[in-house]
Order: sequence, then structure tokens, then C-alpha cells
Amino acid sequence: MTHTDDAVAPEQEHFDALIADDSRIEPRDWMPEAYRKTLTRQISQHAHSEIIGMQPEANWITRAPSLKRKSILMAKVQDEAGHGLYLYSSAETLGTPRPVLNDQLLTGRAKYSSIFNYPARTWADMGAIGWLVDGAAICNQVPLCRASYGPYGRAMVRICKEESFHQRQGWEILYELSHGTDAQKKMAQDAVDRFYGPALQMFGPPDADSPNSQQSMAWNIKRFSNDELRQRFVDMIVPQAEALGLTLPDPDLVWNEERQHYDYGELDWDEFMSVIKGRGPCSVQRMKRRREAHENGAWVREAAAAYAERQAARAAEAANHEDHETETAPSSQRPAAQLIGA
Ligand code: FAQ
Repeated sequence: MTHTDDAVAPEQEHFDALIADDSRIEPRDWMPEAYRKTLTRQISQHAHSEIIGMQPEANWITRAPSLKRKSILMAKVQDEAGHGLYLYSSAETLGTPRPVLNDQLLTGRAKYSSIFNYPARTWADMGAIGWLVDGAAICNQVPLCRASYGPYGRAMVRICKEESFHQRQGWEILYELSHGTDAQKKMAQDAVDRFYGPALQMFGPPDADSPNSQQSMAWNIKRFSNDELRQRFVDMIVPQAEALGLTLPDPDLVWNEERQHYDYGELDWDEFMSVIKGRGPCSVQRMKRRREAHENGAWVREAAAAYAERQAARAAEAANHEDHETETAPSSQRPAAQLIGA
């Protein structure tokens, strides 16, 4: 079917009406190619972030200070793997198979969150990651539960519930340390000092330098701009830092009575750009580890594929056998549907 230039195709009209109505787009609905592409990009990069994001914390599983801490951290890292899987599944419903998405990550064509290119140096970093990184993730992701694309929004509901637990466990680690010995308090403060700026950068570049935001907001994928969410996060963590007895490393952080928000200092956007281009402190190490893990997992994928193939062959054989039996059975034993030719 062709359409004149000024006529809106009926499928586009239907899509626009769903968006205007704040309804959901589902995988079988028609959608503009640019919408599909933007979602595939955002959801898959989010999935890659969850998978790469397992590394800084996984490094601390063997060094956790107690059995209880070890099992909590292990559960958290497993949750991140689960988030990656829901998100890859959600991205696949848009038509790009997972091996292709994975290849985009392994060949460096797809991004993952800047935050995971920073090292986790001490046990207190597990606290700072939980409190600040998961805290920023929640701030950013709660609005995504209402994303216009159904499978993404639904995946985010479950992810956000788990992220809330993650943030609480980070807070609790920092609380214990900040109320412990002088050395423990110093370790907690040092972790917060290192993670504060990078956590604020997780929300993406300032609005004026965010090429995707406007269109993503018009499509009800993003509900708030990068700066709006960053501000919400700063307003949330200032009183939390006070409750922890820790400070945030920003001399320009001050309550603005007029705006009813905290003002905060300029972030290092040159560093951010350098990190997202693959030049972060741990970028090379993170990608190397991911490629190794992928190679080491080849036998699992092969075994799973062989098993699925065998199951499918067995199912086909059983179906053939059943057809043969029903065809040769006396009519009194054949299923009713077959007798009436349905
Ligand atoms: N890092 O135009 P915008 C987590 C890229 S999960 C790297 O503003 P957009 C859980 C952006 O992709 C954390 N790249 O882009 C956890 C774009 O490049 P492209 C991940 C970034 O998409 C906790 C370019 O810059 N969360 O933490 C970043 O409208 C603990 C221009 O930017 C999500 O992915 C960045 N920080 O907004 C796991 C949430 N920011 O693709 C383990 C879903 C921007 O055109 C342990 N995603 N870029 O080449 C989003 O909400 C959005 O995609 C934004 C970026 C807000 C991240």
C-alpha cells in the first residue's frame, strides 16, 4: 500500500493514538522503525549494564566479611543476572535475536552504563554501589515501569522491586561502617567520595547534550529528562547522607529555597565522555572478562542447544506416532474433534 506524502498511514495513526492515550504498544503491534530501534538500543544497553554490572560486586563475594554478607551479596549478583535476562528477552520481542545483541556488546558497538567502569576497591564500595548506584538505578527506572512498550515496562516492575532491596542492603553496609571504628568510617566516606560523581552521571548527559531524550519522551519511553531525574536523586540522597553521618563530595551542594531543590556542582562531563567511549579506569578489564566468560560458557550453550534439538525431535516423533495411532484406531476410540473433521 502506498500513501501520499501528507496522508498519515492508518497504522501510524493507530500507533500515535495509542501513545496519545498513554496506552501500551505490544510486540505484534505495528510500530515505526525508529521507535523499534530506540527501544532495542535502550533495552539492550540496559541488559548489557546489568550483566557487566555483576563484575565489580562479584569480585567481593570471596572477600565479604562474613557468611551472611557473602550470601546476601551472592543473591544480589544473581539478581543482576536475572535482570539482564528479562531485559534481553524484552529486547528480543522487538525482533533482534539475543546472539546479535550480545555480539554488539562483545565487539564494543553497544554501550553499557558508565558506572561499571570504575573499580570496587574496598568492602565499603559494596555499600556505596548499593546505596548510590542502585539508588540512582531506582530513580531512573521507576518511571520506566510506565514505558509505552509493554514487555519493557513489565520487566521493569520486577526489576525495581529487587533494586529496592539492593539499595537497602547497600545503605545497611554503609550505616554499619559509618557507625563503626574510625577506620571503618573513613573507608565508608572514601567509597562515597569516589562513587558520588559517577552515580550522578548514570542519568546520562545534561539535557542540552542528550540527543535521544526528546523523542524518547514524546514516545512515552522516558517520562522525565536526564536532568530532572538527576535532580530528584540529589534531593533524595542529601538527607540520607546526613542520616548516615557521611558527607557528599560537592562544595556547591546547597539547598535552594526558591527552587525547593538542592543546587549541585558541575559534573566532570569530559571524564564521562571518555568513559562511555571505552576509556574508563576498568573498561578494558570489564570487556576482557565478559569475552572470557562468553567463551567459557560456549559448552553450556552448545549443550543447551543439543538438548533442545533432542527434545524437539522426540516431540515430533511422539506427535507422528500419535497421528498414526489415531488414524488406525477404530472410530469409537478416535478423538471427537477428529471424527467431526475439525
Ligand atoms: N553510561 O541521549 P542520551 C543498574 C549514552 S543498570 C553509558 O541521554 P538516552 C543496575 C546513551 O546510550 C544501569 N552511556 O541517551 C545495577 C547515548 O548513546 P547511544 C543502566 C550513556 O538513552 C546496579 C548517548 O550517551 N540503566 O545500574 C550513559 O536517552 C548495581 C546520549 O545519551 C539503564 O540503562 C551512561 N550513564 O538516555 C546493576 C536504564 N548515559 O546509545 C549492577 C535505562 C547516556 O545513542 C549493580 N536507560 N549514555 O550510542 C535509560 O534510562 C537511558 O538509556 C539513559 C540514557 C538515561 C541511560
